[in-house]
Amino acid sequence: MDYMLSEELIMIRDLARQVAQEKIAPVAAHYDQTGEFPWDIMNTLAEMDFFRIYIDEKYGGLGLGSMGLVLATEELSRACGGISLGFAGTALGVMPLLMYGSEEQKQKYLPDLADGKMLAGFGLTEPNAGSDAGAVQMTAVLDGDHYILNGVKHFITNGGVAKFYTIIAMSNPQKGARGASAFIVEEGTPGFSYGKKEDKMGIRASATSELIFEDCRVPKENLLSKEGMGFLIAMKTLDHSRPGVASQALGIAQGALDHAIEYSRHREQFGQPISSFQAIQFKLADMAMRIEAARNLIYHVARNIDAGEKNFTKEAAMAKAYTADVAMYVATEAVQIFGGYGYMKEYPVEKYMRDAKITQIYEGTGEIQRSVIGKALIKEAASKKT
Ligand code: COS
Repeated sequence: MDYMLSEELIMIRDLARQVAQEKIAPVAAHYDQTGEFPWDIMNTLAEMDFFRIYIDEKYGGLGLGSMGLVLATEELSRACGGISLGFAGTALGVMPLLMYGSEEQKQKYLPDLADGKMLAGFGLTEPNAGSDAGAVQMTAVLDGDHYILNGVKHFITNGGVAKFYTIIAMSNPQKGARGASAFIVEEGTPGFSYGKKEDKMGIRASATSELIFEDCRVPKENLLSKEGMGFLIAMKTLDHSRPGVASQALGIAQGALDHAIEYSRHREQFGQPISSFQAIQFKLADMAMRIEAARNLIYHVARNIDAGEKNFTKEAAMAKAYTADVAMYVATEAVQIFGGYGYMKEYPVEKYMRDAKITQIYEGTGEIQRSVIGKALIKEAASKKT
């Protein structure tokens, strides 16, 4: 079935599929085992213009928006949900600049980001501010022409490998979430260093690190939008990035299903391929149905974003929560279809199960998404009554 994609989008999808099969699949197990960062793949993606996809043409991008981003992320994640994150995590880090950057800030950073000369990261989470994003403790104090940043960000995707970070800090802690501001911080800024690099269950090819700020002097012109806009910028960024995480989950699910189908066609028990058993066919059917439902939900949100829809918080949360659950379900079923072999590292599907798990946790847990969806439903009902 075609998804009524434009020629350009089909080109991006097919190119991503090719890169995934030819370049990523052969090295996925290596990066999973070693936890090294896949610089060779990032360089390939940069050479092949992947980092241009979601950036406006004016700044050296391809202007393919959210739909371009989700299609590329899905296909890359089909081969490895960890390696794809160097790419998707960069989109997350760039999102605040795309939405809230001044013309000067965009001119300064976007062309290099589009060229893939630097990766990006998004620093919101702190040890005491996870689901409760408004509880950020990091501070930003204006001192002449600079803001002085102090605090710690942790679990930051692309931490240690990115050169460009968007950081949320409190410029007016008395105001709570309304006192947060967003800053562009470059690697190498004095007072900015990297802390602990995490050793993770899955997405092991992705770099996850602590960012430490000790009297870090950030030029005043690196403030995004205005003081006090930090929480809103973070929320809007997450609204835009959640379909991207959903597409990472979708790719993981599709990759696990691909392996399960192939395995079931060739594995023989009781004198026949296990694919001839209804028990296996029903599993494959349930996996495929949920994947297709998730894909349509994600593409629907992405299309609406690209069409200029402003109110998609609920749908973005639905796409993220639903697809993350689908990825976990499908990857677990894939391991089941592989049986004992599925549990062994020698076979690919246990990695999909480990990679899938994080999609239910990061960029807002499944529980936070449900809370966002529930609140939106109640708000919609209330606005209809009044
Ligand atoms: N778009 C625009 N405005 C939003 C918004 C959105 N998506 N979400 C919240 N807001 C606004 C609210 O309208 C509210 O504005 P007012 O003060 O004017 O009424 C304000 O922000 C505070 O909203 P709320 O009361 O809902 O904030 P909470 O502190 O209860 O937290 C959640 C909201 C839980 C949704 C937020 O903290 C969250 O998303 N947490 C998860 C964080 C996350 O995903 N972390 C992952 C790491 S980042 S990769």
